[in-house]
Amino acid sequence: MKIAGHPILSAAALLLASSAAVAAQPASPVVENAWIRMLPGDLPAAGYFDLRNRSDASRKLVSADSPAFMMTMLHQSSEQNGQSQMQHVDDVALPAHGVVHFAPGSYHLMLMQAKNPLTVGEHIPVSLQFSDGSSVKVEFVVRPAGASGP
Ligand SMILES: [Cu+2]
Repeated sequence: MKIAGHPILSAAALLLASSAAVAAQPASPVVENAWIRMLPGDLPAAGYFDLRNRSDASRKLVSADSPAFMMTMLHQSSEQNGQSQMQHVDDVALPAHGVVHFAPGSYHLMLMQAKNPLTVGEHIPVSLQFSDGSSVKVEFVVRPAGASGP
């Protein structure tokens, strides 16, 4: 009896194999409290959120992009000699079961050259890419310049 060649049995075996593969993949990072601070004129907007890793595997956020902006960069603000400044970072480490806060004065997405003027309350799609090749799509809500949270 040739079980291996049986079309139904092989299909079932394939199905089992693929569902096992899905279950073995670590859960995707979760994004919470995603918002964009809109600034006047042509100034870039900043994207803030909490990034939660529910898995046993550490990851890195390596890039982000949004169809609403020409360019999106990972930035980190810091204080140097009482002056606030920011710099581009290549990636942001996300420890296993850790949370990283993208917040004013710290990490943020720098959203440059909006393709259309932003409106307060509008939702902007952003995709976050991770070091394992996975990505997460998130809707950011637009808030005015004076806002301190979503
Ligand atoms: Cu910045």
